[in-house]
Amino acid sequence: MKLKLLPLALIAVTIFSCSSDDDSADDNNVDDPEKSEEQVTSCDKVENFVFVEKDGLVSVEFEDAAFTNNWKLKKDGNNISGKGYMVWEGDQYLGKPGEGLATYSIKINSPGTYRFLWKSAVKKGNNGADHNDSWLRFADAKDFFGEKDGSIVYPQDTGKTPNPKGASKDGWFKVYRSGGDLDFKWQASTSDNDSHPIFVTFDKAAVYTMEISARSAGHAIDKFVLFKDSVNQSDATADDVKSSEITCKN
Ligand SMILES: [Ca+2]
Repeated sequence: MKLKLLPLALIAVTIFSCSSDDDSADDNNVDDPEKSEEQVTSCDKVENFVFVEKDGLVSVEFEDAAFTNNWKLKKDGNNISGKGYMVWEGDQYLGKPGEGLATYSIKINSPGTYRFLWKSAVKKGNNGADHNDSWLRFADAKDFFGEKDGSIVYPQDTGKTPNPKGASKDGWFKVYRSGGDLDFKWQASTSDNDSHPIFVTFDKAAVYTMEISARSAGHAIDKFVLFKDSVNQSDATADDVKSSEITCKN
């Protein structure tokens, strides 16, 4: 809602800036103290956001996308960033990717292979092995795969094999967190009981589309990162890492 007001605010600042040097009239941030921690953008519609890779790192607040109604924005808890996190509260789609779809445009300047991680939590029940996953796809990347100790798996229906154990369809991976804990943590794996970290290869500098869709009810996601092996995982996922610059689609 606030973002839609930005163009008017900019016009107002432009009109009045000639007659006054008093910045106190610009109170856009007064009711939103968290805003200073986020990337400021002139893009007025979240569906037009483009997240820009820099120095081998993309860092995005998961809530910075256009969501269908059963994805709920919440902000309880201390271990979250940005405006909060999104949690799926609709039906489960355990074998059907593409429902509750949200997309992210990502501008890659430095081609190569990036590791994918998200920070997610279980917000339903008391078992870390349930309500712990969502669907993920990079359909226009050169390659999208899980790799563990030299073992590689590709999503189903891409023509590439082997495929992961458990659910996968139409180029989508089921991406899960595991363990007995329920709170937010950085972990993203595919292939059931055979946890494969997830990677994406972008073979040229371009804007790519990342898609997520709903699988388990109660899976909550706060943030995601993509990073090259030149970036330490601890640096990519540090609490104080700055979100990627956001530009606007033309
Ligand atoms: Ca967030």
